[in-house]
Amino acid sequence: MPYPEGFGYFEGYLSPIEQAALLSALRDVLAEAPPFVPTMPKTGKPMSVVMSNCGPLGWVTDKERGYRYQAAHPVTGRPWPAMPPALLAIWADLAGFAHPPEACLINIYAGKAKMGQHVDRDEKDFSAPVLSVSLGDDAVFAIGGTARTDPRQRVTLRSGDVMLLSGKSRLAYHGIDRVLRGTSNLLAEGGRINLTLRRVTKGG
Ligand code: MD3
Ligand code: FE
Repeated sequence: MPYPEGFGYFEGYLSPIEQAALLSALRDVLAEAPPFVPTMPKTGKPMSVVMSNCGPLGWVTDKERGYRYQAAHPVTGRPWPAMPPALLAIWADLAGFAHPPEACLINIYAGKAKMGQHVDRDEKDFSAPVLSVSLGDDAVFAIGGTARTDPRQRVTLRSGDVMLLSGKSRLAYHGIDRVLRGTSNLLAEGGRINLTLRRVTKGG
């Protein structure tokens, strides 16, 4: 089965040294903007990943106000830290979009954390691509089509892999079925970190 239209996969894009440098910049980001537990709209059920963000806007969710982007950390109330230059450089190299990303969501997968199938549709402009960077343990990523019942294909995402989702893929159902523990030694604590760079507002 071919990948969906608009799906770009850059296997091993970051060298081990580049991964370590990016991780070190992320440690500073997470010290300023500590991971929070996202909860589902209405039910308040916690997701299994913990999250943080960097860049002008961050994606957050809670029981009362649901999915949204905002400029402040939901717990500390402080602005999100700047995106590390290394991340902006990946966007500039691969995104093919004239404007820089506005949000970088940091998903942290420990233990049995996973992410159910969903579509990213909280942004106001779907013409911009989404770019994802994987660090740490391997993850089984599944991507289907724009209908929930469309057939899915699975890709094992490894540390240093980058994905670009544009066109039809931008609105495709996708998720992380599971993380394969102990497959990378990048993170001393084990597990996986995924970074998702996005445009949020319309236009440039
Ligand atoms: C396909 N994150 O944060 S990254 C998410 O590994 C999310 O943490 C997963 O899905 C993770 O929303 C997958 C790859 C990804 C990101 C955005 C997409 C795939 C996508 C948007 C549209 C289609
Ligand atoms: Fe997503």
